[in-house]
Amino acid sequence: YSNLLALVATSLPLPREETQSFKNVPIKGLEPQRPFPKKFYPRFTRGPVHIPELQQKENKIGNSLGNHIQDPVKREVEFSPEMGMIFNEEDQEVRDLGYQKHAFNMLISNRLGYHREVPDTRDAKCREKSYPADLPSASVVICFYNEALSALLRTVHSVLDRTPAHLLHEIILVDDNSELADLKKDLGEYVKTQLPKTTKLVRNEKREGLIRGRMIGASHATGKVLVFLDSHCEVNEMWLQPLLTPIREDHRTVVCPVIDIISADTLTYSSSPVVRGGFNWGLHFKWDLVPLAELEGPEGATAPIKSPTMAGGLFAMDREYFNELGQYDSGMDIWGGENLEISFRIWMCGGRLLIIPCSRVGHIFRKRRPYGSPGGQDTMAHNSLRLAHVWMDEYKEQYFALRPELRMRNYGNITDRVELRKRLNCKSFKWYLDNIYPEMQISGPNAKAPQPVFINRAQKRPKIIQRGRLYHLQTNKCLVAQGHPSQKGGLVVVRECDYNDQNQVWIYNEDHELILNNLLCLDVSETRSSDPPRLMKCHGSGGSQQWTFGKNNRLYQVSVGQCLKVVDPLSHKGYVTVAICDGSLPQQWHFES
Ligand code: UD2
Ligand code: MN
Repeated sequence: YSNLLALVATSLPLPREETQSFKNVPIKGLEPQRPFPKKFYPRFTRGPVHIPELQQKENKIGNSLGNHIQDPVKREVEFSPEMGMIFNEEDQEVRDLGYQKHAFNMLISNRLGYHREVPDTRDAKCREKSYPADLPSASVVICFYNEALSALLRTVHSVLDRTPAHLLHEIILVDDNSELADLKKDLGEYVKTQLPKTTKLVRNEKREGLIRGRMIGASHATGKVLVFLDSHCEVNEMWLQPLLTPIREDHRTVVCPVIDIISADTLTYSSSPVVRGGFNWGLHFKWDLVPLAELEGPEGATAPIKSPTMAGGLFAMDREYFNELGQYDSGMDIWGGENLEISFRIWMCGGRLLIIPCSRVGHIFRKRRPYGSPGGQDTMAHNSLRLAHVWMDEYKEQYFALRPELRMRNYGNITDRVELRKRLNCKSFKWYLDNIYPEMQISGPNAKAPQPVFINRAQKRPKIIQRGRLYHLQTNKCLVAQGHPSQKGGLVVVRECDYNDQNQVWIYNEDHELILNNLLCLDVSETRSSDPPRLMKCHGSGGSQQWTFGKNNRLYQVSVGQCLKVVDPLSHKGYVTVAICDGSLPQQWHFES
């Protein structure tokens, strides 16, 4: 469903280009005991660091060699859209390898380092809330497979930096048999020498997948509450207390933070609206708007919201209750389905599931999953089949109606799970639909879904900053569509400027989009950065459609980290491309209003 998430992400207001400042303050008592080799150090030490400007020497903001351990030197990094600038082949390699292995911009992730400040995205009223002093302590379980080391360690440090020590019982890292060399070597070293003793690393002998991986993590945990996180998260201010409070009141309450968006292309952290979890009959998770009635209580926007399902990765649950409720289905492999299974189980067997608007955790949402399963199977279908047969009663027919090919497919032995359902005396799936998710449309004769009122957040239109022509200084030409400006996928070229031609008019807006003739956005391919820019439908999620005007009249493409350039200024063809920013004439542009 990462597509669905991406969809929601796209329909959200765009990460605004706030200039965020990121401080790197070493945690007390955690200063490095044994320094790592010099070459692993970030170049800067203190004070605001410039995002380097064009000289090779200044280039290494952080360590662009790849995922090497950095030293938590005190520093401040000024986050800017130009953080992903490519200076040399090495940078390019890190960036491309990152997209290939992790499906996000690893160059920026490495440059950010392990500590950064993130914008406080909570509703203002959350700041006035107070929480009980005697909250239970938490074991944070992070299961990972071939994660980018910088992203994993930023996850860990964000927890260490933003959790009161007395509430953090331990962090348990479960390495799901990763193959990446730095995870096998440097990580173990780092955990031993740089992190508190309460951070433990468990290694799976073989690849188990995230479901059994989390069960293994939980089996090592000794805190009162389990908190699960993905390995590419950053927790926000006061994230844990609002999660622990409802669990302290009722140990059968399971809670999720609001999952903020960390852009896979720019690593910008931005706020998500408060939505809740649903699903469709294909057994894919989806986000739903919250029925108005849920938000009308006295606590307003800060009140916990009942959610029919959870996204899966980020939640907190009493550890004993996790065990009582049957942990996870250990017959599920690698990825998918476990989130709906545990959601149905929680509601049907006497618990409840809440989203806590005052707890915020950022997560890198990527456009594709960068790993497969060991045998290449579709584990989502296998896992969904198991959950349908155990939990959905006659409603599993709805799934089979959409996936008839799965009707005869083997899904392994589910006896234990069926027994668990009996033992816990769980309610029927019909009860769940009627009471917890009445909005679910059921096709067929018994279709009578009530129509709840949803809050509808009007989509914010990004403000226009400038309207005019994109003038290329060296050739005296203007950037235009090669074909018709409304043609999706069309190339752009430089041609003679015509100041009466609407087809040469660009809009530059606060989201840093360049829109030609108010129609399509200038876009690049993140995965094939050598491809020329094209005109595409504006997707509103930054990255490939984000451009900035900078020093030396450059026009910088945020997600590929390069500058727009006329390929051959003497040729009448006027082709443009993106290339390493070098300040040369072919890369100089003027936005003329
Ligand atoms: C979402 C959930 C994820 C999980 C999944 C459904 C969020 C933010 N994320 O997908 O937690 O519930 O839906 O199954 O709600 N991993 C392993 N071993 C593997 C595969 C993955 O340890 O064999 C780790 C991985 O490194 C990551 C976590 O499991 O830390 C979740 O995987 P993901 O990030 O690829 O899943 P995501 O966010 O697309
Ligand atoms: Mn994830």
